[in-house]
Amino acid sequence: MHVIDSHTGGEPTRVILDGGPDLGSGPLAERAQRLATEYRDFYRSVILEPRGQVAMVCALLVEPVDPSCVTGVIYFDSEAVLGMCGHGTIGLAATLVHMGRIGLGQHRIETPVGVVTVDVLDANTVTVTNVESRRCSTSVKVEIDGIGTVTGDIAYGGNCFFLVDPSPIPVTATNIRQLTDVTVAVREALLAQGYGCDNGAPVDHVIFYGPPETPEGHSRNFVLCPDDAYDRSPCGTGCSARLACLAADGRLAEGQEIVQESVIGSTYRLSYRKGPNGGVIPSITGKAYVMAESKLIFLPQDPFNKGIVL
Ligand code: PYC
Repeated sequence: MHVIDSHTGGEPTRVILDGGPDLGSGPLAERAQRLATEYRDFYRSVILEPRGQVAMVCALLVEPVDPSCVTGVIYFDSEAVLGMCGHGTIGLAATLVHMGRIGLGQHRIETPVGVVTVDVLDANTVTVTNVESRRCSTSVKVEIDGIGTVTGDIAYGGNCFFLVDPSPIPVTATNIRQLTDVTVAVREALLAQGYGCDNGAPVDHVIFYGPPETPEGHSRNFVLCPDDAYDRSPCGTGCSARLACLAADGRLAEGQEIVQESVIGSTYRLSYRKGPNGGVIPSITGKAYVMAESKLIFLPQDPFNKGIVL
């Protein structure tokens, strides 16, 4: 299996170029569902340690249904197959540039939640225009032991997010362990009460917001992903959900640009235009760097051939 690894604002992406399972030729949402239900061992073996690493997202390249797209892609982390992935799409575009498969300019990429576009500005800088994003619920409250009431909005940005602003804990790198524990507790409380997006997807990511640490920043975020790792980047789909909430609250005008900081200080530039269905069409600009090109080997006699599963 031939893979290329990159990172976007510190968040790793592994693009799988060949050697994946045959998922058929139907709509990408159907193929993603097949990957999730029938090939869990496969996808975990590529991403879990010792072959993969914590926080990694894989991008499995598949034939697109729409021939105007340069590729189809299905993203997954070690816990879940994702609808979309913003940092992964920036990493995928930088990888396709590295391979000579695309050049500067605009390209279409098909994902399970729809077609997104990438504008390749240079070998590392990419703007992703995501699917229409929207706020689904406001001021949802959950009780968390030791913290009290946590209030947030639920919004869709290609995945389903719970966004808490302001965070009950300072959003700093020194608090990553506590932020992880509390956001996991928040997600479990939301799931126990059946909260999700209006398309039926359960909340699978939680974001806490704090003040920026740079003069150009709008806010700093901490993003919990489905595998309980935190996103090192500001999270492209999370930023899409955030833009939908800021627009709905009248806190950000169409076309106005802001800078979103991640908990480790990497940044995306964000803006939106109004969508046809009352939501927003987000633009996310970030940088990705290719780090490795490898052939993965799966020896049958290797006791951790399927990854470390605890
Ligand atoms: O950038 O959308 C994103 C993302 C989702 C999970 C990890 N990163």
